[in-house]
Amino acid sequence: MKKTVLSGIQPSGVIHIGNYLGAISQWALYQNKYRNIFCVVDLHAITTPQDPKSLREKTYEVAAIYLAAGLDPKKSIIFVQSHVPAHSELAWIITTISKMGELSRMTQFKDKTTKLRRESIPTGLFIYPTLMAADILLYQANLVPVGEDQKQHVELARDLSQRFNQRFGKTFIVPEPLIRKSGARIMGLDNPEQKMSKSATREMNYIALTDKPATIRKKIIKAVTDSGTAVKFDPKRKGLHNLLTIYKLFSGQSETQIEQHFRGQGYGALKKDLAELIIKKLAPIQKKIAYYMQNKHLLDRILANGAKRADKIAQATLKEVKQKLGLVL
Ligand code: ATP
Ligand code: LTN
Repeated sequence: MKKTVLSGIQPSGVIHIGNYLGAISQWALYQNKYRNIFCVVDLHAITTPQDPKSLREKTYEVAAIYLAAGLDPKKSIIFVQSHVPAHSELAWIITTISKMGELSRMTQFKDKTTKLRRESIPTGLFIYPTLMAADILLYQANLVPVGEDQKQHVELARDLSQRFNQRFGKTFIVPEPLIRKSGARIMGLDNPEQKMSKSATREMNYIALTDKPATIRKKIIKAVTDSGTAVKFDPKRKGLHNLLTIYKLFSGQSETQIEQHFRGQGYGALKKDLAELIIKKLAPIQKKIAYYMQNKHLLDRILANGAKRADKIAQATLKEVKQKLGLVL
């Protein structure tokens, strides 16, 4: 039996090159090796307020990005989370075995709620990781390819699956995070101390997958670096290191090759070349995204078919879970 890979992205904010390099671009590579399941996690997106019209549009856009980045509906099950009701059902069940303490320790929860008074913290943000655990456990996923920031959530899903298995007998596979060595944490262009984020308020933070060439050039030229000159992979020079990492991932060249290429040249040359490289690499993806967004009936068809296939697998797991819990079927 092939191992199962599962991952998802929220249809909220701006999908950026961090999401692409850290997550989506990797998924396409696994397609021949594993059983692949990729969802657009709309129920996660609504844990923060969303405008209904843009939520609908973004849901299509994320699906279009999956396809444009090389996910093939013949090799991967691609669907929208809310189309498979078992996600909500299992999420509730998993919530009942989770604890306030472990959910309070999630760094994403802490980051997203530091500015809020306790009384006004949305409950959905708090139990967000139990829904994510349900996504993973429903399909008996072995591997969960994500960026570094999601590692803690996958580890919680591991704990919850083991807890359920201990109480009710072996039911779930215990999943593992799959995190690439380089590129799992692309940093913000305006602040290399923090990760590039789709909920960033400043546009200068990210390069969106749909950014136009002129915008890409402007953002890269303005990216924050130090006052040094030599182009070298040095993790201490965070801004430069981030630009070089992006260059490395898009070009496929080794660190030595890149350092040799820019020997005797300064940051300006790197920024100029990097902008052109990103523009070149994103162009075919952007063309496909635009095509699918203009042909939403194609997306509807692919997503409906994906949901049907996902639902079958999910229902089998949910049935077993309900039996083990003692729910009358
Ligand atoms: P937010 O910043 O609002 O939390 P996000 O940018 O993390 O959102 P998600 O939908 O939460 O976006 O993440 C989608 C996938 O992209 C996840 O696997 C996540 O780990 C990965 N990812 C997100 N940001 C980065 C980044 N800066 N570098 C590498 N991978 C990333
Ligand atoms: N929380 C994830 C998105 C997500 C996910 C998943 C990732 C929801 N369900 C299941 C992997 C597996 C994030 O990137 N913010």
